[in-house]
Amino acid sequence: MTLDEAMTLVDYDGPAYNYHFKADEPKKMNAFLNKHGFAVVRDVIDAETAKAYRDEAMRILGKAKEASWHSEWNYAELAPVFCQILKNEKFLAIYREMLESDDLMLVRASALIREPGSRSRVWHTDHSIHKDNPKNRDDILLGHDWLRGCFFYVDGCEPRRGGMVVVPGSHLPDWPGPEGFRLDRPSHILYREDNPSEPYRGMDLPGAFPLHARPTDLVLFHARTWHTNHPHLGRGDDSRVFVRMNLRPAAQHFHTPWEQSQTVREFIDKAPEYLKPFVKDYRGVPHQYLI
Ligand SMILES: O=C(O)CCC(=O)C(=O)O
Ligand SMILES: [Fe+2]
Repeated sequence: MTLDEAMTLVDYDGPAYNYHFKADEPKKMNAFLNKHGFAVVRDVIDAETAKAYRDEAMRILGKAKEASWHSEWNYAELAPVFCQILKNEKFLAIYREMLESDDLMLVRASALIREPGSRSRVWHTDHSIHKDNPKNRDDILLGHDWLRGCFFYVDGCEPRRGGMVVVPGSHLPDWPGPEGFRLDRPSHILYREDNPSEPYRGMDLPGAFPLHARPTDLVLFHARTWHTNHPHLGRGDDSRVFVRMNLRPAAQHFHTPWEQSQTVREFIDKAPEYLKPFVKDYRGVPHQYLI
């Protein structure tokens, strides 16, 4: 699909959801999230903080190559400004409610920068089903029901600039997938039945719902919610930045078979007081860890 074709597909006229919540209604938000698989919380950070997160991501990653995107998964160690989200009481109240735990532990933080002209990703879930028989790093880190997608789109999330699109209800265990498509749960990607060799990335997946959020909002989705992002149809210097943080209930331990790196050990040892409880069991995110 070309970007021009994509442009004709992003206008959406589907069911209306009132999916924007205030930060002081985490219970209401979480009930919606559990029912529909996604939610947006308004103004969890202020505009100045959104800009600080953006500037820090640009400083660390820089622009991606023309019409492409790049990301950094060891972002917590590199981004002290973003780590300060763990001082934000609104953010913490939301996470405590979602994970039903007062004691939270860092799993990973990441930043992603997408340039105008970059195409959408393939439809996928971030959750892996290989938790008991992991094959790689993401199976180990992400194959858990507590996983929540948790993003600040610090340039805003909107369909024409690479915004997130989800399928409401697709997190439910008996979701069959849209007619004419085959879900490949082991790889957590999906295919059109008449094109079994190419993972699907079209915006016209039946049920697809584009999310709108402001730079100060928090975009949330469930572990098994099927999602992708739109092609970035902006122009010129319009780099789109997002940062994310995944936390787990601290009591839910799991084995990570890799050595903790020197950088991760130093990050934990030198963590300021407020951060220590959230990172004491942080294991880092090794590049390309295969089992
Ligand atoms: O690029 C996006 O907006 C979505 C990224 C995503 O789905 C992921 O990193 O798992
Ligand atoms: Fe994803």
